[in-house]
Amino acid sequence: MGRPLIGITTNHDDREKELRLRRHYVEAVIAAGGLPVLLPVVADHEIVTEYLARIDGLLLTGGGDIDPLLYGEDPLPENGRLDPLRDDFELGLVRKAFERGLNILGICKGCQVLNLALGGSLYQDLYRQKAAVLKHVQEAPRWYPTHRVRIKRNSHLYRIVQQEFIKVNSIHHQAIKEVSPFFKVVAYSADGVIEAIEKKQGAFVLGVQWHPESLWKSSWENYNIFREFIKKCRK
Ligand SMILES: [Mn+2]
Repeated sequence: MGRPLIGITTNHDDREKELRLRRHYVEAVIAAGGLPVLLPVVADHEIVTEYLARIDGLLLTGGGDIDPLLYGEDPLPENGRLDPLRDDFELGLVRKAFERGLNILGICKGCQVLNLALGGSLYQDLYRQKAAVLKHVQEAPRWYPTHRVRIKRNSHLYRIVQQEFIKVNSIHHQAIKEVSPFFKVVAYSADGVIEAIEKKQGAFVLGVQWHPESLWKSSWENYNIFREFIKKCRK
């Protein structure tokens, strides 16, 4: 049987009219047995539907901030660069993928998009809005894990990584605030920040706040996240 086709979302620079993606995502999908295809940010929702009919799994990648008006808040000064086209594309993509029962892995912003698309909300800025938070915007290389997360035992993620604590990299100033009713929290950092969510029932839908695509070469736990995702997409 051939490799499952994995649609990977792309970054979009509206000023330069450019689509971009860090190569790590593509390399991780190939190493785990998938066939990557990049999904360009497009305004046409029918294109979204056609992509979903063809791919076997969806990988939501990292990026900038999401427009807080989409969860009913005006922007705080710390809110970063927005990309309205990408927000619209990805929220539509996730809602349709959910309806189709597609397997999804959401990374960093992708984890937040999963939560927001299905009724959750976000912290616009952890440092302003949540007391006594750890350093979540690390000043170490991306391949180097800087904080720990605690994983709940009764979860897919625990079965994947097979331990209660793992070390992760951290490159986010936003995080999930209220969790979507379709998801449960499966990992926290020591300050109580939500670091992973998964769908309560049905398809494999996992969101992680860290960047396993930059850790998989040196950490079998993070490699296993991709392996398990691709395995589920094969069925
Ligand atoms: Mn973190």
